[in-house]
Amino acid sequence: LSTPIDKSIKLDKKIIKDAIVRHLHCSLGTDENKANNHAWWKATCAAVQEQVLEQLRKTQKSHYLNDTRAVHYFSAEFLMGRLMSNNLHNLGMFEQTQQALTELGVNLTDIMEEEPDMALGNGGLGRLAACFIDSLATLDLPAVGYGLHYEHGLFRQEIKNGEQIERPDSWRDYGNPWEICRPESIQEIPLYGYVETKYGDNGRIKKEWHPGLIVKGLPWDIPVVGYGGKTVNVLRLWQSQASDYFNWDVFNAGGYLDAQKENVQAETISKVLYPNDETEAGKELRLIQQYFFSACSLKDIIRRYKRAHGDNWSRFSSQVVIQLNDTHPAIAIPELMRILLDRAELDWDTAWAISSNTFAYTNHTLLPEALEKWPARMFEKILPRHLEIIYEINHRFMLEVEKVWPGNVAMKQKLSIIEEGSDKMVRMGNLSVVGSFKVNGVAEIHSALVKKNLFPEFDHMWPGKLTNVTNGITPRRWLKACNPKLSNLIDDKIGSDWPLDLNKLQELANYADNAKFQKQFMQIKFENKQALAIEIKALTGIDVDPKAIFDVQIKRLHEYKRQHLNLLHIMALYRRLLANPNYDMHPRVFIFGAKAAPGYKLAKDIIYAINQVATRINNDKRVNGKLKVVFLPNYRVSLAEKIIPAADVSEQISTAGKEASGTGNMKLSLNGALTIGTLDGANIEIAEEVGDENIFIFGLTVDEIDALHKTGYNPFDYYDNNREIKAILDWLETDYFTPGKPGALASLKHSLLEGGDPYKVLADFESYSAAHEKVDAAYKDTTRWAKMAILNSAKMGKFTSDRSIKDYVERIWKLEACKVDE
Ligand code: DL6
Repeated sequence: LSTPIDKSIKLDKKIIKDAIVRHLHCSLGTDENKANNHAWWKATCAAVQEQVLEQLRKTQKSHYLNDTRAVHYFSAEFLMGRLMSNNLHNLGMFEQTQQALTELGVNLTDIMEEEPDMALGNGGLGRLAACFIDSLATLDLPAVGYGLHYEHGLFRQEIKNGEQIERPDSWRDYGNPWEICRPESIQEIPLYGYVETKYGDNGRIKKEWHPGLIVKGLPWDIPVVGYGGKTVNVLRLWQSQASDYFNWDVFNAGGYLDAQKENVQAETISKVLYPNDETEAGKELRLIQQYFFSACSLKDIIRRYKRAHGDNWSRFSSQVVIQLNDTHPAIAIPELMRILLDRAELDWDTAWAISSNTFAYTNHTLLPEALEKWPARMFEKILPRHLEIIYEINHRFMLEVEKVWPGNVAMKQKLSIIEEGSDKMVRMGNLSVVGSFKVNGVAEIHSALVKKNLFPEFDHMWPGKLTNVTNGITPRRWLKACNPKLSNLIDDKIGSDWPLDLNKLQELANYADNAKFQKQFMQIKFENKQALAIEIKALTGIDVDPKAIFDVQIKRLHEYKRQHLNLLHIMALYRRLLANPNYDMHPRVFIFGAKAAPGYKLAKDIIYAINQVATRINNDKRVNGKLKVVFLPNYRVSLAEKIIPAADVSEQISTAGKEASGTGNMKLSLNGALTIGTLDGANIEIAEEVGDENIFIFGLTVDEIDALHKTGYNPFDYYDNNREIKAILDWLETDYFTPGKPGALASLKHSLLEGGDPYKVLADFESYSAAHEKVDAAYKDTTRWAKMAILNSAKMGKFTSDRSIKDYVERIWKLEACKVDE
């Protein structure tokens, strides 16, 4: 794949202005005098959408005429955020639209705040999917994103008295101007019921599934605009509906409530996003969600394939590749087999050859609790035919295992798709590996650990099947759009084609020692910090000084990400300041943004602890303005876009071996923040790029943690032998941070001591604290810091999601770009 040239459509601002006013009048029925910001936002979206839809039509025509091979990205999550700014930048219309609106007396930045985030995802996995579809369109690659049209995305987080409160997210309350409903492409999805075995004329056994319920899948299309505005692909999200909208017979017979029961049941499927990406929800509904969107998407793909190729299945896997984003859509494997066997009436071997050459699977975690397993009895009830097919896949796979390890029962037990026991389980990870032609991890170290620890036998059986594709982020959203001042400076220095070729940023390294450039770079950082300080004040009432170091940890709350290690260190600094008011440190603002899964008690306790400690420190005059702690509520994509450009320090402090990759680490570094981090996930590759002298690495390595496990880890060793650790943990048990409520923070201490400190927080505390001293010293040397910050931005070329997508194309998808004609 070559790097495309900048091909921005240049639209006249007069045309844009006229279109906005026309939509204000004709689509919204209002006028310039009456319109509020929301109406202006909608009218502007409609004007932009005109351009988008024109390109969408051309793209689809071009893909159809060229009969392209396409990738279908199946993901239960797409964390899209807001689309206005991104679409304007990608279409090359941002400045003109800004000017058009200014002439109309409207501020573009203000109206962009009207847009609710499309928060149809939890965290890294969902945001990765969003970056990937941006890159796919930018690289002119034929692609469709498939997922669920959740009525409620990830919950809105409020903080009340320090605690997380979850509120429903209603992103579509006033309509979503970007999406298009496509009733012409509705699909019908069977559920429940039983399987009948029949004998065909030729003596062959035929299986017929008699479903107990049919649910309708209604597609909504969100256009995905590539940078340059030529290719516009589609994100197709399925909404569930009852197959008969309203049961008139039951209603007329007086059963008013009963008449709607089926509707409610069917509509529940796409009602909510599961707010937990690290543990199995254990709910039938989640399996039904997974099946529902996978089955709708497969039918959609097959409909499109048949339009071009009729009933000839021989070209299916050369036209269609399906990427399974984690195991969530793995049920698509037996679903395709079902269609090929029971509907197309292909024999097993032909069907399996097609299916296993169609799917590829990305693993995003090694955490055992996040590896999905479903009870076989649940399958039997909801998807009885699929269970039969899974048993058959497993039976044939066990024969393969027998060939490699003859007579080895333990090996069969380990590799089997079915976990035997009192409650038989279907292992979705094993199903995904067996049913895919490629499996990838998301950073070098993660992929190595997938091979070494998670799936070593699969690697032995099928050498080359397991591979790596390191994650990436789209520089269009995560630098150009979110940090306009820095983008303009970069444009002035090295030209404006870096958003398409991020390696060009390397040229900035030539200016890393240039005093004038350093000053400009750091002045922009300062202005971004001023803007964030205003936001912090508005959101929390806390005053922060932009001259302080802005030290940021923004990500889902999880013990392995170790927000509590950060908190313990903050408490240590506080203690040191109380003991010695002249304690030498540059003023620091610690900024957190994190949502905890509603059922994850300790994660919620950590949020509470951060807020309580923050309140105490922020109101303590004795720290003399040297320490502030801010917890920003409702962390989401649009808030990240404000925090990241203003960050000085990026906290990437997971226990080594636990964070598969991370992508926030890349975004922060790209915007000139310096990482303090462990040798985990993509931190390792970031360190390789920026050089050890431009990153603060601390903590145990994966091998050292393994060794610690072997010798036996006892957190009390650290508690008993380190006075600072002991004092901090004991402090948590008092009512110092929770006046009148002693022990309110004790769960944290207990998890780190009696709980065994599963994520080695205490083991890493000392080296973390020492690394922070190095951060402090480096910041005090302003020239050195500026150089390091510039080099971080300059060296992030590798982490563009365009590179990730090129790797997928080369190593897995084998796709060709298809240019869209003018
Ligand atoms: O690959 C995207 C992202 C990684 O960057 C994170 O390191 C990883 O934690 C995250 N994984 C999940 C787990 N979900 N499941 N299952 O979100 O993926």
